[in-house]
Amino acid sequence: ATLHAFVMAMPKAELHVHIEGTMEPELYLDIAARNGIATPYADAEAVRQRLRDAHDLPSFIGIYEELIAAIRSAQDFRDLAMAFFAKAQSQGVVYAEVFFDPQLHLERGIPLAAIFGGLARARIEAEQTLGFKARYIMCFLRDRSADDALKVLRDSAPWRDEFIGIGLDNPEVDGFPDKFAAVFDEARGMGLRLTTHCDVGQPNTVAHHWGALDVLKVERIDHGLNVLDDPKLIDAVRERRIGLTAAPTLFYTEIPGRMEYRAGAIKQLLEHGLLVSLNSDDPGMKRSLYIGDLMLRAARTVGLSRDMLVQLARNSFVTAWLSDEERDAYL
Ligand code: ES4
Ligand code: ZN
Repeated sequence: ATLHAFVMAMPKAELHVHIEGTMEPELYLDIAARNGIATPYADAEAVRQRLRDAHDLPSFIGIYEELIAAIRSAQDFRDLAMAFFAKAQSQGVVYAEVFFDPQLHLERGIPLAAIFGGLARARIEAEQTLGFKARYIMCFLRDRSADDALKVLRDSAPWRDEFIGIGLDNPEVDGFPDKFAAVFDEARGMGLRLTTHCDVGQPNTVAHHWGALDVLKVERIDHGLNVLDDPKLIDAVRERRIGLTAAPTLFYTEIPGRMEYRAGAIKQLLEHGLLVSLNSDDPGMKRSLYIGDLMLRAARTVGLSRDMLVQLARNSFVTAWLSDEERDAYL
């Protein structure tokens, strides 16, 4: 088979994708129009032009929050998630664990009932109509307070069965990860699974990885490419069987060498025998590349063998929050 056919046909799990960041410009315009929200963009191409202003995490987050502000109703959340599930399935993804950021919406006056209501409908519909299975991960914004995260976690008790774990995203700030120790302790006590972003190239990134492991006691790290910067971290991540949900995504305005760096780091993590997987992160707002596309790009950029691509897909199921029976059925 061609590499393209091989990659697309291989069953894969997505473990690192922000539902808000899957919103394609066309869907953004549709949602804004039906909600009566005026946008400065004449068409999808104009939205893509705006996304070309993103060149690092803070600049990306600014535009992301601007576009997300169009999302209001349960129907919007349902449509957003269904569009992602269909797109992921078209590239051979069979299972997804999907981040959602309630604080982004609560701060705009959108109630938890609309968020959970829409997401739950999409999850059930995807299973019934597509045969696609998904679970949700509640993600907190690291630059907001731990108290706010705790409040959102507690307020979500009525929907406890609609999410399997918690995570942290947004740019890293001083105090992370210790700042969130109490939130993670409480979530662990509720039987929730634990992960956190350790984004590429953030300040004190090695210390952040150690804090994620030893203070937050996470089972996975989202991105985690800087594990390579500390040999002791490489050993700890291997011994503790920590999943690294890497994402070699491309901004609309490509930073020279960024794909090479990320794909190269993923290859090295595989060579160290770590449980790294390959994920799409924010595909709707970064070049519309989903897992199959990204595997092909990464493979062509740094020469990942077919065995390595199989290992990435295998790792995605090994580190997914599946029951043993579910995992056996996928592997
Ligand atoms: C994100 Cl890539 C990334 N990192 C941190 N926070 C995020 N939110 C959406 N995408
Ligand atoms: Zn992310």
